[in-house]
Amino acid sequence: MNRLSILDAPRGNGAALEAGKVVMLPRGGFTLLPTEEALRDPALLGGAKNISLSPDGKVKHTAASGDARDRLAALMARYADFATALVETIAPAYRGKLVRGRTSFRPAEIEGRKSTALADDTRLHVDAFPTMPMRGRRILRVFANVNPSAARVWNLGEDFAAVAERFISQITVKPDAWHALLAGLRITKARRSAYDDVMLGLHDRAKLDEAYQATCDKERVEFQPGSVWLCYTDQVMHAALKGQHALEQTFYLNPEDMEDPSTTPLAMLEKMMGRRLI
Ligand SMILES: O=C(O)CCC(=O)C(=O)O
Ligand SMILES: [Fe+2]
Repeated sequence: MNRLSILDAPRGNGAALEAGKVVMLPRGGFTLLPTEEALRDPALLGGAKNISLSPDGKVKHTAASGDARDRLAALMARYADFATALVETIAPAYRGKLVRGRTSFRPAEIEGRKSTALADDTRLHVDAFPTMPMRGRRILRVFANVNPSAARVWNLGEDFAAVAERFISQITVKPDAWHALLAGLRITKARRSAYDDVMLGLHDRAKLDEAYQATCDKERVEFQPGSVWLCYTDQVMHAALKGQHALEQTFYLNPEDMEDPSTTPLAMLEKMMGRRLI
């Protein structure tokens, strides 16, 4: 399987994204300004893997204050604008449909970082958030390697249909009363759907299956300094093995806004399971 689509310049390539490819620009065009170089410092992290900027402008998970905090916010805001323009060039049909999610700055080295199995992004997974139900909405993420000297290394796994076929029988969909209870107790930010149970199930089953992680078909890719790449992380099996200093922007899209809605995890899962999931 050809998992990467390499572009020399941004141009229409929405179909590749929706087909489950990672679209990569070796010369992505996003670089740190001289005044931002000092921000490449894991000491600026505060209590989480990443520093983030919410769409309403709040900076979270940083130990920085004052001027450094303002510069972090400005860097992430600048990256959010860059990522938006990039996605709109790569998939012009998404113009006006992209919902901006969190922006993150990731100054910590991935390799050797301790975490629980389920939070361990060095294991192949599709993204699914336990407290933030997607109800079929897509997760599109844009990454930039702003490390001056080291690649960010990922593994890319099997295609979505193969992963779903492999794990679907191990996943149970909870009753809707349970989803309502979680939302009522504010454990989730909205009411989960069967789709969210299945997606979180795929995320968890894959990460917890050591034999699968060791033996499944995978390809190692190195994202060099200066490169930018994007993919539907709810569809592409990915694992971040090593690297330090990246920026990431998350976007949400409605499945009906895809160039080809039949390619979405929602459509594939509903077909496979013979039932509606939202
Ligand atoms: O930080 C990275 O390179 C990717 C981690 C990951 O799994 C994600 O952002 O979805
Ligand atoms: Fe991920």
